[in-house]
Amino acid sequence: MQIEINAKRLLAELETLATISEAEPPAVTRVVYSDADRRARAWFTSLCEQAELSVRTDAIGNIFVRWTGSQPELPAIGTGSHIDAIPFAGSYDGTVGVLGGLEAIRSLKESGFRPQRSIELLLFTAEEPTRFGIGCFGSRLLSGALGSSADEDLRAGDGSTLAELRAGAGYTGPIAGVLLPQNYYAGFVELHIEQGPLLERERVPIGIVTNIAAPAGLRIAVEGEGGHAGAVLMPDRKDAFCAAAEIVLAVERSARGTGAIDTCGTVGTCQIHPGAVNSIPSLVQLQVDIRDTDEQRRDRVLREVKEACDEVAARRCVSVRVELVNADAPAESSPQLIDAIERSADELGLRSKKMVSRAYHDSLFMARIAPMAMIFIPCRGGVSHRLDEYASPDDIATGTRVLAHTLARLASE
Ligand code: HGY
Ligand code: MN
Ligand code: MN
Repeated sequence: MQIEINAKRLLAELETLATISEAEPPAVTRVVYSDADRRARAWFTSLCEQAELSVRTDAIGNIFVRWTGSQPELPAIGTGSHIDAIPFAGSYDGTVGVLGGLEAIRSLKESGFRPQRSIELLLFTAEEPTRFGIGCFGSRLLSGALGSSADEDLRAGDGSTLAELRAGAGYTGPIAGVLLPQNYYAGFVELHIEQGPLLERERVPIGIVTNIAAPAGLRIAVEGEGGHAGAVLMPDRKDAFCAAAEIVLAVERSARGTGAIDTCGTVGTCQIHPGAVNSIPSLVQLQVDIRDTDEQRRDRVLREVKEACDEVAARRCVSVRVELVNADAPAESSPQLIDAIERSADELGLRSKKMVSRAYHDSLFMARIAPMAMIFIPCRGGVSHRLDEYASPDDIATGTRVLAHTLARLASE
């Protein structure tokens, strides 16, 4: 059975979704619980209702779109991804997995295929860390990696809690109800752009993810003494930004220093107070992203960064507070699901490549409650989290076809 997907419909929907944003096109900004996020969710839900699929939303906004199978009592086959986007991002990160998943289900339905196991598409409420400084809070709560205390513990930059922000977006149910039972899914497969250069470079249309790297996040606050840029002489200064600059370089040095190409260290945000050109920075807040396929190596970098903070604090007579936001284990894909994806690619005559995902995804947490695997498609130059992120119509259609075949295979077992 060869499933044809309606590529024209899918690509038009990806283009429409890209316009629901708080940034000037071609950039996309769509932060969880923002107006753009809420408009995008409403639009997506209407698409699913038009496809006569049953839609439910949980207490934090995860959206479940179910195609009930002939044996609805069996654990379902899940697929899905996210539509939230970091500021000034591109149009394909996450959205290919959500709209591609919807297209795979519609195409299977339209082909006359009938699943035994229900097939369920999940729109995770937020994969990006933008709002609360931690990624994947939707799938963390679904999988139990975060508990109900997140309602008060997770705070946005303005101090708002998850409870306040989700209620403001209309999600008021008990957060405890978000946790999914074990065996809710018999398997979970996510379609996503590679966010790296390998598939394009090797001209392979399908990547099969074998494991997802282990992410960690730090918040570092450096507090010195401010003062007048002209009146406080250099020997008398406790400049928080100069101290922070040394810490930023320590992150880079430590990540490079493991000697492994899989270790990455990034300081992605830096807030300076008071932020006036003629005032010595008194407080600097950094957010640090450290990840590696090897959890021990990643933890070594975390330790080295902490040691560097302590050394800089002592030498520069500033205070440095280091808060561990998250330090997650890596995830292994299910060999059975890897095989199912590989067989789907083979039957479509497509070359595929097994590979690591250095980006994290909601699948990192879904792996805690179900067998998991991911399908990657190439993205131009490996670029992502930039407005020039791009995946070709052919690659998007190919990935969606492989997903449709894989879902059909898994839902018939
Ligand atoms: O940062 C990541 O790996 C993901 O794209 N949010
Ligand atoms: Mn992303
Ligand atoms: Mn993503």
